[in-house]
Amino acid sequence: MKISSLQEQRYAYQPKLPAMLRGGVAEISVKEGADTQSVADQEKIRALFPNTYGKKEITFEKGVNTSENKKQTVGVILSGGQAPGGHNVICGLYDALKAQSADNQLYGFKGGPSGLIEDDFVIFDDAFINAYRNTGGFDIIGSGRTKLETEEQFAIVEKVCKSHGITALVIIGGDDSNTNAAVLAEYFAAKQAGIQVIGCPKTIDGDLKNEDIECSFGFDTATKTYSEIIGNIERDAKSAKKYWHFVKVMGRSASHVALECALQTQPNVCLISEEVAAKKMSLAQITDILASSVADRAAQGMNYGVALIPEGVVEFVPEFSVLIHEINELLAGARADRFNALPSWEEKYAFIQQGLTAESMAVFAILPQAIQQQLFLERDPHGNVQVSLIESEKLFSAMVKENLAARKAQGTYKGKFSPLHHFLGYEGRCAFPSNFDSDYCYSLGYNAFMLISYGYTGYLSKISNLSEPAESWVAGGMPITKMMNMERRHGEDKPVIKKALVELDGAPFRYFAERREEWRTNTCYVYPGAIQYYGPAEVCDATTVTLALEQGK
Ligand code: FBP
Repeated sequence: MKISSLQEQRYAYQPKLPAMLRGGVAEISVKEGADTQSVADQEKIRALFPNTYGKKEITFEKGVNTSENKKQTVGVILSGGQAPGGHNVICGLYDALKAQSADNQLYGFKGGPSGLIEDDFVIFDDAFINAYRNTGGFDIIGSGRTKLETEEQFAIVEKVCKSHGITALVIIGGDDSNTNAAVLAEYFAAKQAGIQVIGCPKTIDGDLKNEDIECSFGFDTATKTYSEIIGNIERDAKSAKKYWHFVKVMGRSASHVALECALQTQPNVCLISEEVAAKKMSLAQITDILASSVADRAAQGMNYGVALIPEGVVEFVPEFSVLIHEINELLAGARADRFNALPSWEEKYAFIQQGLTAESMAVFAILPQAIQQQLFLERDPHGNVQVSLIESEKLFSAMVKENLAARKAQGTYKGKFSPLHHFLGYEGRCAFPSNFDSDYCYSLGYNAFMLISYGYTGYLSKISNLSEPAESWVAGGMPITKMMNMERRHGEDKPVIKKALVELDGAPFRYFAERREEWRTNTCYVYPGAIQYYGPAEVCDATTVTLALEQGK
């Protein structure tokens, strides 16, 4: 018996390109727009990027291809966390490159930026590429978090590229990787090294977006995957009527993922880190919001509910970040060894009590013991607390439990509270890309090659008008320097791509804020179900609610 799997079916899926990229590379012409300038700190950024600053925005059109017809040898890397669609960026790049000439070559450097330094690569051919079309994951060449940022590294990259005759690099990454891509492009341009650099916007977190980049790839599939699971949990909660589910969702600092999942599933509560920061909310205030939802629903006989917690929320609680800062100081250098040598938790607790300010100790004291201990166990290689590893879903449910016990004692709450905990993160990062991400990523890769063949460097591959059908998408490129401003990083002023957090005056948050009271007290769950790959376009090709609201749909 022959088993026909979705994986096999997806190999054969032909991603949709924007209309202007559809006629084959020979029929793609370029239109240059206006000169650009950075979003802020123009003089400083111009001074740091004298060779790549201020270049023109560009758009592709149907027309005669006037690019130089030379052999192209291109290298590509995947950088940072996985995001659905990465394979298709490489497939699109490969197909465009081979469509121009069968002699062109694509090198894939393995394991992320370190592959470029270590000269660890594969040369793609049809058989290799075909096994990865429209699939999730980054396993085609692997990824990594090594940063390419020093002149020594750049010199090695130049040597490696020249040894293979590589004249262009495509860096598929988030805001940091694309910032570094811009610095690398400037380095090559200053040295007239003859190597172009093009970036592609990746991250499930959705925080690489601005007036040019409408969304990063992977956000669509990851949020659909999480929303399917959240919808299933909601249906279970509503069926069993006995559990409160605390669901933490990935997304690093920004709450775009949590907000999109809330827009798709209408849970009872969704915290938004950016709002927590803007309102300077304390842990006790957040706990009170959650506990009030539990109590209000219990008063209507509903001892169940679903609360979404964005991964980075505790970082945004002002008192909590002060506490983290003090803990980092407390355990700096040799003091960590003294602390670790203490035999019991009681002795460690006394050490902590002596070292923290009274304010931070008060915050520390209200945390459940498991979280207190986690703060001292999970340290990064520099000895800092890893905030992303804090199980905030358990932290809040434990604090809600205490809050409800106090309400019970006062006679204001009579319900039952049985919490369950979930963390949705890695299960969404390598899902089969949705049709949107398959199409978007393939287009980004195809378009990256067009930017290369027309000789651009220091550009981000740009596909826009994304809430319309793919045919109406617009392909082009934007200088990365246009997206930059100066920020203080590790005690130095650095040029960086501005990270996008949830805007509290933006349409997606406003839509949520107007409805959340109803979602909190009533049960308005929506069950999105699994991503659909085949069927009507309005079901299979639609992208996120966030993008639709941002684009006034
Ligand atoms: P990128 O910013 O590199 O795309 O990674 C996103 C992310 O998935 C975050 O949501 C998460 O906090 C982090 O990576 C987890 O990192 P790691 O893969 O190293 O565990």
